[in-house]
Amino acid sequence: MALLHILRYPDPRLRLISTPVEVVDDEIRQLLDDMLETMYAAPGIGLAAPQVDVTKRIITVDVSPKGDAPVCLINPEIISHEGKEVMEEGCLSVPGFHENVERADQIRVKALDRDGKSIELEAEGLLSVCIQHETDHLDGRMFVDYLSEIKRKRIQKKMEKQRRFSM
Ligand code: GNR
Ligand code: NI
Repeated sequence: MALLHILRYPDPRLRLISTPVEVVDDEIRQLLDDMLETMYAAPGIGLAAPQVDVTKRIITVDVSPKGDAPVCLINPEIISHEGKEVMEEGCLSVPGFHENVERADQIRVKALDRDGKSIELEAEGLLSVCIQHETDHLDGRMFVDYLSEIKRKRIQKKMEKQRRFSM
């Protein structure tokens, strides 16, 4: 097990498009375990591989109150969505900032599980929002992209300032 370093906005590596996983092997399962450990330690309710500088289409999520219901999805694809919902979102790569984002309310997701088996799941509410937030990361998209340019620029400036003071 290992804690991984989480990249911070506006690191350009967060804008890369992640590559599908071809084979779910022990190396991928090790990465999943490290991502879960990193997510729980943060603490966060989701994590996408590109946030830990691995450009592979892998996400971990746990929206349970006790943090005892980990979900690992490989090559996740949202195959249908319905309804709209606004929720206040945060991101481990944009610490300290929380803003309302509108997303689909219900989604259907196709993915591989940690054994490489094809699965489908339905999600709504927080789990749905979290999976959409994580799959966005796989395409280099972040929640700040849904905000007005003025809000996004303000967050970017503050993040750059934080970074200068921590170097
Ligand atoms: O920990 C997180 N909380 C959260 C809250 C509302 C909507 C989405 C999220 S995901 C975030 C962790 C993260 O940055 N995942 O990429
Ligand atoms: Ni995030």
